[in-house]
Amino acid sequence: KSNMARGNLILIEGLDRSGKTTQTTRLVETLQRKGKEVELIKFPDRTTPIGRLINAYLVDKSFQLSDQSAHLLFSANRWELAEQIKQKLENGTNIILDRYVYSGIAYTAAKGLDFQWCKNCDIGLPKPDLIIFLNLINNETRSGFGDERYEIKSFQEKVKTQFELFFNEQNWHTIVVDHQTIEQVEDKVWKLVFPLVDHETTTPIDLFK
Ligand code: NYM
Repeated sequence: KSNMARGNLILIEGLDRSGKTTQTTRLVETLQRKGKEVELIKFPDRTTPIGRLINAYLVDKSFQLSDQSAHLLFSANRWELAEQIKQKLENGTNIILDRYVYSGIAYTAAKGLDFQWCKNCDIGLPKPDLIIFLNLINNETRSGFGDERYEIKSFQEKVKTQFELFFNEQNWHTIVVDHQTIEQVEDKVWKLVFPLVDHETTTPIDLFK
């Protein structure tokens, strides 16, 4: 079974309102059109019991939670789905992730918590075969900005600084999305995804370290 083809784990990361949801949705549609097995998983997954707590924390700025507790909830939300993700990959399904461990680390480290502490609880989660970071140089002008906790320009700048610490990470690719159409970004995403899904992936699923 170990040398059977498995699905690819593909992550799209980025700051708030950078177009992740649009791009992950389009990527899933493209892969389906090509006849590939594919599923979209968005983090936080707000539908689980832990996810509902996270949602309350994000939409209600008076919801009290220590930064450490909030961080651990986001990580627990990923661990809730880890086994299911592995199983699906092994069964040949490609999984597209909308945010993952890098968001977890960047948002909490931006609050001033220790970077390594932020990483620790995610160690051992399945590691993406491809990470695409949608970089936004100017994020306050995008529509919808400002509704939820964290959607403040000064904080987003700090988050970006933390994300930049991953720019040399293996499998990491950055796409600058400012002044680009959805189609132009979609095309760049596809150029990164295509080589991966075009051949059979037989290497074991890597783990986040
Ligand atoms: N977020 C997301 C975190 O702070 N930690 C995490 O681990 C994850 C996955 O949740 N502002 C933050 C980033 C976003 C917010 O995400 C909600 P989205 O993609 O806007 O639903």
